[in-house]
Amino acid sequence: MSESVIRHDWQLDEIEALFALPFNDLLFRAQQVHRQHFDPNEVQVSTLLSIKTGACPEDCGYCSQSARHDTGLERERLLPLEEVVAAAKAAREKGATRFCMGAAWRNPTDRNLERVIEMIQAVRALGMETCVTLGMLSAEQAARLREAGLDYYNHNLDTSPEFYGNVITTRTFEDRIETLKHVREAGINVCAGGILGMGEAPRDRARMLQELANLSEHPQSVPINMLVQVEGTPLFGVDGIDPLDFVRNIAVARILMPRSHVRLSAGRTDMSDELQALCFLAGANSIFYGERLLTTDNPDADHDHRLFERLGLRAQAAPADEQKVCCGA
Ligand code: SAM
Ligand code: DTB
Ligand code: SF4
Repeated sequence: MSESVIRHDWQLDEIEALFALPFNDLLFRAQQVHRQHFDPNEVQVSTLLSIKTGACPEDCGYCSQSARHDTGLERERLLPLEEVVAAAKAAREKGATRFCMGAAWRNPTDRNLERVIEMIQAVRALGMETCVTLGMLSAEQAARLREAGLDYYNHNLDTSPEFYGNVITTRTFEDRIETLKHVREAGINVCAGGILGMGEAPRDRARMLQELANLSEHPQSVPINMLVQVEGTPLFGVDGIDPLDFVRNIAVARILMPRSHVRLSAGRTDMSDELQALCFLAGANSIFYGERLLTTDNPDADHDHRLFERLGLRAQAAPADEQKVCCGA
């Protein structure tokens, strides 16, 4: 088996040809690529916390937190530092090695950024990796976060450039590429992926993965979310994605970005254990763990422990840290 090459020049027809493979052939290829770069039984485990919830000025059609959609969500101010540290400690006790903090902002003000930096430093002091998702960033803000020791910045492309305008009108696809550039140039690990099941066509899915794979560097982490339909959002009630097509997307992401962690992200509460097992077989090797995503539910920790046990999966240890007890590890 030849070593898979890291490419940044994927053509759309090549990606569509991968999607067109028989399911078993596609999964076999993805699993081969996966085994060249990762321990196939190890899964990276992150926990999310919404540090500032709701009242967001953006109009993302999927989001419970947009001020433009009536979703009944209570808005909250930026959480106090102690609350964030307590949540991170609890996540660490349960075995998460990365703590991801999300804020419902179009972009952070410099003042808010300093408060988030205090959180990043306090969470790092617990021995955890840190990730934040705060909206658009300037080059200076990205540099400031790097200086503060941030490990990952999450900023998703969400969908293809062609379908993008059907979902979000208040910022452009190019704005997102620009923020990712600032993050990468600052030397922060990039976490970038998207959402499936928003009514996009198969071609849009291939285009989104093409955009991610053809970035100058592959994102170190690629979250693939299945839309969590939230009542009151414009995308509530949209026809979802065929679960087996979701698995195909994971497999294609794995083949295009062999060294990236592909995260089976939002939407797991609506997935059977068997569907999640197929996603791991297709090359997913990261999850969000803990009962809550940002504003919606995630499977409970006990359920994930059982799932890991049933599949013989282990949680990846914290970097240069002792092994944590998690998920049947
Ligand atoms: N406000 C910041 C931003 O949009 O960049 C950070 C938080 S935002 C909630 C982070 C990401 O979560 C979005 O880009 C989107 O991909 C994902 N997301 C939000 N709501 C979702 C939903 N209902 N289902 C699936 N993914 C969702
Ligand atoms: C990502 O791609 N998925 C996470 C994280 N990055 C920030 C967010 C999922 C949010 C799901 C809906 C909610 O809980 O509000
Ligand atoms: Fe705001 Fe982020 Fe939700 Fe968009 S996804 S409405 S930017 S919180």
